[in-house]
Amino acid sequence: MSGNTKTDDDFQDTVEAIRAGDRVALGRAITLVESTKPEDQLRTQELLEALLPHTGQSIRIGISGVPGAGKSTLIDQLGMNLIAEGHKVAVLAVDPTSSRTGGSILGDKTRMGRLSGETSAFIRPSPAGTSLGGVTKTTRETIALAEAAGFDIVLVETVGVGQSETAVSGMVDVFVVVAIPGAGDELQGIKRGLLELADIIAVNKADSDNVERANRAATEYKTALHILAAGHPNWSPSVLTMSARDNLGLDTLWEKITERQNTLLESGALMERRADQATSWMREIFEQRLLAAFKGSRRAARHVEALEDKVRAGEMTAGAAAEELGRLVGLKEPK
Ligand SMILES: Nc1nc2c(ncn2[C@@H]2O[C@H](COP(=O)(O)OP(=O)(O)O)[C@@H](O)[C@H]2O)c(=O)[nH]1
Ligand SMILES: [Mg+2]
Repeated sequence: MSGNTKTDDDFQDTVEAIRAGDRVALGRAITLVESTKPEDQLRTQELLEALLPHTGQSIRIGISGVPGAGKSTLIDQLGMNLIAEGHKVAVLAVDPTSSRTGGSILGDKTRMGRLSGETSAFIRPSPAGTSLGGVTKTTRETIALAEAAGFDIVLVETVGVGQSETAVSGMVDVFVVVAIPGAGDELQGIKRGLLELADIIAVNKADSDNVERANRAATEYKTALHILAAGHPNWSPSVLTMSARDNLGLDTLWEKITERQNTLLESGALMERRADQATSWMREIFEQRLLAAFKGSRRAARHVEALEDKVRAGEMTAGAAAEELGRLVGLKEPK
């Protein structure tokens, strides 16, 4: 078109390159999404809006578990299996510990060594040094970008030790917890909170002389889940054993994943779940904006200080001071 400026053309080129599955363009777009510069954020929103009609076509799978459980090994092997069937696989790693250790991103790259060399795969570690909120914000948008680029399977690896798994379970369709057989108390190391998020528990490292213990662990997980699931009519997670290293049981895992996705799809629950996820995400962004605007306001800061002094001195209760602050910055009385 003739009236277009250079920037418009660039923008259109970017959109088309991503749509065509260009991995360099995809990588650049993700870098843009991860940028905290206001002008980049504006561009990010434009880009996401342009790509929105082309998102949503993937199976979104969360993979969680304690460090060393074998998540990366699983993703590498499962990814290779799926690529062999003609799928395109995107892997996003949300590892809140990676910014501290620094080396673990490199470790993951080598652990997913085969997959990272495949043109049908795209592996993106979470940006180092960002807060949990930051990581999950960009992860959600990165999922959308990967879908627009034609990846029909999105795997999100997250370490099951903090809050990141809750955030990740809020952006995927199916949540898999990778467990390992332990000595004695099998459930040790996996928090109840993590179990409650699980659609599938995959007991890994069921190989060599570990098979017995893996089976025992699976039985214990089944028992624990049976108790946990009582009173949750729509939640019946499955438990299986596998060996990511030896590629054993991964076909069953994939079956369970697609089964779960199909059940959700057919009942209409998938669209509802995604719609809920999108709207709560909107609220979250808005709350962040609101908070940022509030924190950036000098007027508010003065009020906060003055009221804090009163609370500290025991002249005002915390509740009354918070109410007062709300009034001072122009919030309406709660009804
Ligand atoms: N025996 C055995 N070892 C495994 C298996 N899967 C992973 N491992 C090993 O467990 C260690 C941690 O694996 P990794 O994939 O990095 O775990 P992550 O921290 O959960 O991503 C590595 O030394 C792997 O080689 C498995 O199925 N069987
Ligand atoms: Mg890993």
